Amino acid sequence: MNPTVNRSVNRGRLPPLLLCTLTVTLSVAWALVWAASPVEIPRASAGRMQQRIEGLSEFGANADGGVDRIAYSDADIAGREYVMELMHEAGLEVRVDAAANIIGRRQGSDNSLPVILFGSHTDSVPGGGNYDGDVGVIAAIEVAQLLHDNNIATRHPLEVVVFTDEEGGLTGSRAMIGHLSDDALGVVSHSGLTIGEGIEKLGGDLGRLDTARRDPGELLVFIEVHIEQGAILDEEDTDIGVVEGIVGINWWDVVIEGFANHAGTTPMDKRRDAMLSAAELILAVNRIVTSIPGRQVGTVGRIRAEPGAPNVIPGRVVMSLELRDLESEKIEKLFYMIEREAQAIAQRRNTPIRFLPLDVASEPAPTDTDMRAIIAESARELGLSYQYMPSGAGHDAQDLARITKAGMIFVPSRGGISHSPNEYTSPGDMANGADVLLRTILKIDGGALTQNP
Ligand code: HGY
Ligand code: MN
Ligand code: MN
Repeated sequence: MNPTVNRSVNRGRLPPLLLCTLTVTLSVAWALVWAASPVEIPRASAGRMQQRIEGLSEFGANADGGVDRIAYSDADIAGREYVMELMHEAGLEVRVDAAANIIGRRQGSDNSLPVILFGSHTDSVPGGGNYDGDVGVIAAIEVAQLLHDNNIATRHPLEVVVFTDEEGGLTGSRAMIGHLSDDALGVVSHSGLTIGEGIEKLGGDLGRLDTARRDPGELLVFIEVHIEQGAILDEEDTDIGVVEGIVGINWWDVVIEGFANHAGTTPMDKRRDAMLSAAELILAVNRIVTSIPGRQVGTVGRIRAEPGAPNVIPGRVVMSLELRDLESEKIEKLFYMIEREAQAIAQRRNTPIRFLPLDVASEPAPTDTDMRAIIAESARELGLSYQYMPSGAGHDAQDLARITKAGMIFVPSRGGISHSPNEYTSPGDMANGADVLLRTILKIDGGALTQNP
């Protein structure tokens, strides 16, 4: 069945009573017929979305064609301002919450009903691309724009959200679910500022952080459109991914203590070289993570040797460790194996090794089964192919899944490339994501969830 929406009716004041009864009757009858007459759901504009993606890509643009729009940087602030302008254009009432999340609200016809929340993020990793997070934000604004331009009312209030510092540990969504700890606020972000300093720089307010928290009863659902960041949809020529679950992610700083000494005069057998231990440990991480079956992944993505000179034996190395899987137990098991191997390396090379967990971990989360079915149905109605799939990337949706029904809509990433300037998603695919999002929202607004208020 082709889904339809009812037009909102902006009934003017009733004509003065003095007007003849016939006129009144005819007016009311016409209004009722118009209100009930189904109209086609409008379609996203691929051209407008592409233009807006390009507009956003100017903030933090780097020489490789991607962006360095890391959270809390000046480029991040400029990108957020651009997005707030787009939200205004789409008729949204814009505010920034105490965690610096940007929220654009559209009132419903019954504002006592819980909010339908949707959106993503605009911060990037260092050396990032133009689509990760951005597509979800532009798609969410596109939906608001379509509703605005076509004068379509929803029963539930709608809120478009741009989360703060997604790439540094789902910061804004953690605040929204009340899990942004003091420890997390002290973690140094990609920008060099602590997360707490960064939030204040963006206009948040640490003193009122608890006001950013949403009660489960306030929200009906959270929905996020995102690029897949893997190659499955692209390789299998599928339009839409219906996300079933999102991986958990844990980060550690690994500190390896050696002894800094003269690289020319210290014989090879008299060294405590922290870098050598790091090299062994990096190889061990890869070996251990691949030693058991499954889709788990482990990465050492950052390393710093101190004092950091060609002619000094490294006295200290600080490197990162990241582990991901759909099951927390698997992550724990891998970490235990890595830690045991690290202690063996530490002993052999006389270089103590410590693992310092960073308070930016995110829990694995399944998406809501109702939401999956509604997203799939929306794709079907649009004639789009779709498949169910897990997400190997982290998303704010996994935080929101802890307090509300969460769903995710993936669109293809060319070649599966992401966290790179070579990220690419076509305008048509972005519009497909927005179209599925709009239908999903309207179905939910119309009562498609089981136990829908
Ligand atoms: O790192 C991630 O998985 C995500 O892109 N933040
Ligand atoms: Mn990312
Ligand atoms: Mn992302």
